[in-house]
Amino acid sequence: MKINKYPQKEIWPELVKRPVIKREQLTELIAGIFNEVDKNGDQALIDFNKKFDKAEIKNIKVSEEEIEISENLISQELKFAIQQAKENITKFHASQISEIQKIETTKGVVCWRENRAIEKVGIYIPGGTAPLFSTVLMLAIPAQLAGCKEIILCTPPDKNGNINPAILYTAKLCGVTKIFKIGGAQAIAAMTLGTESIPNVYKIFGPGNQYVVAAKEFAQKYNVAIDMPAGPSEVLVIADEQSIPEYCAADLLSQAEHGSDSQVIFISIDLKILEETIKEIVKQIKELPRNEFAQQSLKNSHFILLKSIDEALEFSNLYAPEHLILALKDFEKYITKIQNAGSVFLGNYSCESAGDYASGTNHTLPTNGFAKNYSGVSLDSFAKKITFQNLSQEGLQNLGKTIEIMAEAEGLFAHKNAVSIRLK
Ligand code: HSO
Ligand code: ZN
Repeated sequence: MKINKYPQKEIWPELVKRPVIKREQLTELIAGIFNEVDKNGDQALIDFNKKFDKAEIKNIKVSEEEIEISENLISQELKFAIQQAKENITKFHASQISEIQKIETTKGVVCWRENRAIEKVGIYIPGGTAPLFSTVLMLAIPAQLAGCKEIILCTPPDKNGNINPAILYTAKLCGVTKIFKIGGAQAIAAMTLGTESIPNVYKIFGPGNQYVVAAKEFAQKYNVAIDMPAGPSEVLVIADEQSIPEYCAADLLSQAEHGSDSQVIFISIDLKILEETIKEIVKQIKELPRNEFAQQSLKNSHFILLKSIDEALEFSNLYAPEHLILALKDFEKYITKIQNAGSVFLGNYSCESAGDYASGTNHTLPTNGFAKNYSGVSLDSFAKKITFQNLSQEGLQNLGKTIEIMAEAEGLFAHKNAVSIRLK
């Protein structure tokens, strides 16, 4: 962990680049998987489970019984925690429901928008080293609030054909309608194309490995929407002389433990805080069960000394982090200067973990610089908006001339006539 002292602005573009991940050329492989699922449906999924997850399963669909049992397999304490997180996430996302506003743009011309839920959505939850049941909360809660009728979930089974009970419990609690034991690109193919047991969906959400990411990209060829382009998780922390190194180190490590490709950036305007934070990282990392991931991801990371918080924010806006932590007492005055970030954590007590799990905000956020042009998942991600208009006779009289003149100027006389015929 090297400190980069007062880097010249000319090299900032180099510093904000994400580590290049060597992605294999996967298109052919993914196309093959889609083809297989298209041809053989459930049987293809059964075969893929055997091949990739070493699981022999007859029924892809999780049974009611398995879901019921999951409740007994997790502690009461965890159930309460999930319940509190659910309440907060529900409160925050319910606050995003907006009222219909009818606007009379010209006398007699009324326009408005109404939300309609995306009828069928699919949630992908990765298996692997961490069972992200918190992501079930983040995706199923807004889906249910938005009114999605079909909310299906795919996740890979373990070798014995089981799914982590916390994932099952959370899915049931949040109104997931069907759960399937299937992972990887084949799960995305199944949700895109549909099989005997898995319905096809209109939009697919959720994180995943490079195969899942490539498959989500591929799914778009079939007119299936996806939540957002994916990349490894990131955090950028900004500190000053009053920041607390122990806290800063803990936050940086909480992001670094996600995976070896995670990226953490620490910017301080105080050298002592910078040095102490690095010392703290060295100390705290030893205690972490996932320290190998954290060690690896720290290699992609930057520790930067800059002159002022304004400069730090300029850097941050260029980087556009998924998570931005202002570990500052007087964060208030900097809020309006934040231009590009997925989600922002203000003050010494606002750790990223709060947003990852339970404060209420969504943790599905834009990475890889996409915070410049994408928002995180919200209620809106599960709905689309339809515009409506109603013109009275008086309304058309008031606006007709304008439409006729514009249509004529574009050479579109049928358009003009649609007005003239009504006004004559
Ligand atoms: N920080 C992750 C979300 C997460 N953390 C899930 C813990 N569980 C992506 O933003
Ligand atoms: Zn996290």
